[in-house]
Amino acid sequence: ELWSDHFNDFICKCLIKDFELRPNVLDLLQHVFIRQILGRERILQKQLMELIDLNQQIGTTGKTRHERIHTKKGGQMMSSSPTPDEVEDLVTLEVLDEQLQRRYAKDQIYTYVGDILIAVNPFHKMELYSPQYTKMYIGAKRTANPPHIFAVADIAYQSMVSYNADQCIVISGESGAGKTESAHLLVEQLTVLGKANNRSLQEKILLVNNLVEAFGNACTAINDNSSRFGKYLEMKFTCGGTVVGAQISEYLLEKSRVVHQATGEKNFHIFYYIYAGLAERKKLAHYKLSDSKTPKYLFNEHIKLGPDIVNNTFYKEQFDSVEQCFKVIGFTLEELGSVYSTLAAILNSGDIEFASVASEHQTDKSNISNIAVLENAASLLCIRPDELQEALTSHCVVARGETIVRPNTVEKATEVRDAMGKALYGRLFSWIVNRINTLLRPDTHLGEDDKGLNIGILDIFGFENFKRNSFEQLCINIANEQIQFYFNQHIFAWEQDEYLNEDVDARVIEYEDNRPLLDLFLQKPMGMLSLLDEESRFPQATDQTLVEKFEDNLKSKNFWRPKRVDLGFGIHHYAGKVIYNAAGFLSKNRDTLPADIVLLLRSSENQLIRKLVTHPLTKTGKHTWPNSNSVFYVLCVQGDTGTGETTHHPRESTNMRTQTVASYFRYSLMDLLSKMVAGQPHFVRCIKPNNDRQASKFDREKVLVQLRYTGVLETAKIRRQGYSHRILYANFVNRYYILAFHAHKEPDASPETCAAILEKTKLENWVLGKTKVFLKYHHVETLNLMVRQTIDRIVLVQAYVRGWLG
Ligand code: AOV
Ligand code: MG
Repeated sequence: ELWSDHFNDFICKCLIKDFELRPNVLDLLQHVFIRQILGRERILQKQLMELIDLNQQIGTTGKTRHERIHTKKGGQMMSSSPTPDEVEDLVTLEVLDEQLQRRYAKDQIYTYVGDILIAVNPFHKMELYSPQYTKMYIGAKRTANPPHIFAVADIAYQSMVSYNADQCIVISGESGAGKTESAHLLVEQLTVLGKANNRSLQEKILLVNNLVEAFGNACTAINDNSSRFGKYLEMKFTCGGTVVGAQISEYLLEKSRVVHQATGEKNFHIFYYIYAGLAERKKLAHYKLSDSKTPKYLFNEHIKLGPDIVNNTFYKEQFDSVEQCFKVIGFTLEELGSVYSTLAAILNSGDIEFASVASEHQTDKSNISNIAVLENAASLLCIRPDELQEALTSHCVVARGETIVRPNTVEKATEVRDAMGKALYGRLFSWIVNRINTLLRPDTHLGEDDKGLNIGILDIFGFENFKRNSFEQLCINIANEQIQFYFNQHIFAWEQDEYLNEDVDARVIEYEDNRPLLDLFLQKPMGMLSLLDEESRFPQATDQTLVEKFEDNLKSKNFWRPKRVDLGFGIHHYAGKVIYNAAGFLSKNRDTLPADIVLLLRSSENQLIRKLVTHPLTKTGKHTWPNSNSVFYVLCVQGDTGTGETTHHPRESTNMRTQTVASYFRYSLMDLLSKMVAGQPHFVRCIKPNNDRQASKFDREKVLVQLRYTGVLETAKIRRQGYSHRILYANFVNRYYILAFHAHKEPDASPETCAAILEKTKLENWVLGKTKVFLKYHHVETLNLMVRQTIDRIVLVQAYVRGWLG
């Protein structure tokens, strides 16, 4: 805790109040603390005398950017000071895209719009993340350095420590815009800021992303490393700011990819890694795989990568690195073996083939045509092959109290086989995430009364619009719609409400409200997801009757039926128009795993397999919902955290088959938002400069569209004209009185005191409301910096007076 600001504050208070400190603490101060301050402020000892008069201590001595350029050595960016036509904070500009383009051409991919970071994907490796940069962005004034993702990490971290409040970093942008890369960089910087005193913990946290992304990312038509799940990574800290653990929540993995990939796309990365990796180690046979015959689930005829997989050195290296991740994080060798067996079992089961058997009475029976493959799958799953065969080719129905066995058609048997593969993979993924959470749980590192703090980083799948869009795209795009709504609420709605409540005069900023779209999807009982659930309950329903139902019930200008596309329907999302194809919607939503398969897998001799089908995998902790019936977006509007009703995780229900994907999805969104609203948000907006993934290509039209639909243009306006920070008088005085009053006596929390402080600091354009101080986005940073400098100087003076500085 020695280096944290918390400690810093504590010591300062002691010194100010002239407390008696024990000799060992004094010793510590002399040797470490004072030197730290001297290092930070670079104040020479002989200059100390000038500081003795406390009255002279207020005012900025923070070095300007240009001074830094002269005093620091090395680093390419420091040599270029901004020319007048180059602006790092675009808040004052009307035309943003031109400026972004100019900066992009110079590889300046980061730009601020007020307190929001815009990150334009460079599509090539940048020399921006070396330890030198890491250092440069720790505790620095924002304007002292060029815009950077590390600065966002720093602001979140400093806010967490100084306000003792949870933070949340929301990264958004369309598919391939750079969200996942940004999330990695944030975690890296935060582990440095959190000074994990335990190096192995730091290492573990850094590996978490790599591990879950090997299982949850895949190559799509848009992005070679596309996230196929939503990820909310919470880094846990002590109140003093030391990192002590991490927890991940995963949302809506696109399981269908396991059994089918669209043209030009691939399965989840891990399958290729393990296949090539096991081949390299001559272990394919052990896992019942063969290098001469690529498993069907991996073989997408549109990408001719069949035999190339086993020879792919990249995949082999990745396999080694994933295995390393598992080990470092703390998985046992036995667990690893089970993970590999499960993956191999999925690949094997994908190769099970069925043939139709004609008999006298029934023509629709199916049989397994390659029994050896079935036996392989069964042996990897540690179940009996004859039972697997039965579960695949027949099903039980209960009629009039009697259980009757009915044969499955080839089509039905194939469906069951795929359902098993998808379920196993989805549950394996959740199990891995859960296991990571157990291994990185911070409880053991936190003291008794230290509840700890956290910074959440949200990295979901970005908005998608493919040639053919299915149920998965619909869910992904609804999630993005919800995140956009949250952004709007934060940036526009809540802020403008406060102006009204506090009688503050500010111009109203118009923005594109996507609430009607959320209504279209999430409303009960007439929203799209509710209609889908209702239709999924009718056994006779078809995808055709589903679209008709949509057409009859959804009255919105954002929904339409295009002509000449049978199962098609169109949605005008905040980010653009998308045509969906409803083929397969019902079965994807039902997502049934036959009870026969569940029961069979529960009999497995393999502990992991049994676990996957027995226990509820996702967190069983209780959640506090504001109101059980309301959809969360309504709660967002009200902005409160509720009445305290508790709900159990819906997956806990014993009847696994009644839970539809749509209702689970709705639950997930609520869960995610409830986590997010608990923290103070910071926004990173990733922008994709072109559709060809090319470096140095800036498609201005494409960028402009993104700036428009994400509301960045309006954000600039509201940051220019509005007051993004509103602080209660009492909190303001408590935090900043030291800038204008004697340190040992806190003045009254009156508007007059606030005004006196603000006048003393010479800040401009602040306003006093009825109960709060209204500040511009850049004021708070300046104030915080002034406080820190003042405290540092008081400490120095005290130290000097006591003769500690020799
Ligand atoms: P995404 O997360 O926003 O898409 P990624 O973070 O995966 O996008 O970025 C896509 C690709 O862009 C990466 O694989 C890199 O090649 C490149 N890239 C992004 N950011 C940087 C950077 N800062 N420096 C260098 N290259 C970068 V999706 O997950 O598809 O929505 O579902
Ligand atoms: Mg991603």
